[in-house]
Amino acid sequence: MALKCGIVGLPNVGKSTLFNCLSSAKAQAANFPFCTIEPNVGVITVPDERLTKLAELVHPGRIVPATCEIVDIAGLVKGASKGEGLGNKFLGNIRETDAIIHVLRCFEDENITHVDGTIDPIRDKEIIDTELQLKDLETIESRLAKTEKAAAAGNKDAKIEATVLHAYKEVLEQGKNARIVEFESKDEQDCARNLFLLTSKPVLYVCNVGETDAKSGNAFTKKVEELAKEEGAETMVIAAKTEEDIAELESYEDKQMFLEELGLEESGVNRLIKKAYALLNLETFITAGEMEVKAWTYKKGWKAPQCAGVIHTDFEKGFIRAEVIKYDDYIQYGSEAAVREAGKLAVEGKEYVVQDGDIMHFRFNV
Ligand SMILES: Nc1nc2c(ncn2[C@@H]2O[C@H](COP(=O)(O)OP(=O)(O)OP(=O)(O)O)[C@@H](O)[C@H]2O)c(=O)[nH]1
Ligand SMILES: [Mg+2]
Repeated sequence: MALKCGIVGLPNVGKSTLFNCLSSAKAQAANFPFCTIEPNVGVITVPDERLTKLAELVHPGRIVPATCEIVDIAGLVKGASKGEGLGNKFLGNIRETDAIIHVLRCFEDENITHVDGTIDPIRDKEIIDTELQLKDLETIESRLAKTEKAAAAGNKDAKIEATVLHAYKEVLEQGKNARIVEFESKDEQDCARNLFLLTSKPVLYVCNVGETDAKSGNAFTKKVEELAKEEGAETMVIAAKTEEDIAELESYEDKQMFLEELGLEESGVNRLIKKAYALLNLETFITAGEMEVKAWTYKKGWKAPQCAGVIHTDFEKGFIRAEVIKYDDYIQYGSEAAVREAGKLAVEGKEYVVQDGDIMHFRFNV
């Protein structure tokens, strides 16, 4: 279950620049609105130093980090949902992502055109929100007539869908995002998820700042943070242009040095991935063998059999038990055998709730 994120924002705010500092795929980033025409799709490997540390002990054939797919689309403008600009055509490309990364321009630079003339991330956010909401309303309207007809004819699923559609419609018509609606029954929740509404996805606001504000942000980012707080959404500050330059550097040491000069401990990609995982309640368990040391992504709260199913459905179906080593124990004792000897290898059953960083070995029977 690779995580998939879509980047949205006005034209020329730094979406492709962010994309470039995150992924190894290169998108054209330049100082003109609508620079991006075709969507860029990139894969980020999720940085996790635990894998490297384990590999030093296990000497596996390879290290396989978790991955995250990111989609960079054309800038959206007022009227995008009605076909203005280019963005509308590409909203479909982010429909099936798990989360939205909303880039807000919080840097001042007279040389970089802003489509609305001034720097105002709050206004910009509202423009984008409105366009996404209108697009969602369009999705809802186009289903509603048919669904209501089926519901009236007694179809049970259609009745559930009609309830969900109406709940969303009401909120969207008030200029609010679909994500504020909470459904109680599981049927409704499933139905809601299958609508793939843009504004029902979790959102991370990324404040793009200039180099000098990389560490502490600025007056614009403070405003965004306040607003996001009201919404219960997450924000982060990143100097995308600067981090793009850092990403170009060859050696890890050079990168770290550059980051430290900016007062940062971690690169933007690390911080963003951590935020995205937290936003989606995702965690990582690890398998460590001679062939590979590998990270697997699962939802917080999942039990051992469900996590086994991430590797293979047979592992879940034939689940017998799981042998679990805590990451710190593995590092301390240095090998699986030593951990076992020290009595630190736990044998867990079906009810075990997997914890982030657990090194898992599943026993199964098919
Ligand atoms: N000064 C400054 N310039 C930046 C920053 N971030 C991006 N830029 C510049 O702004 C311009 C637009 O950046 P892009 O990443 O192409 O913007 P975009 O949002 O992808 O734009 P569209 O594809 O047109 O929607 C480029 O010239 C970038 O170099 C920043 O933090 N500071
Ligand atoms: Mg672009």
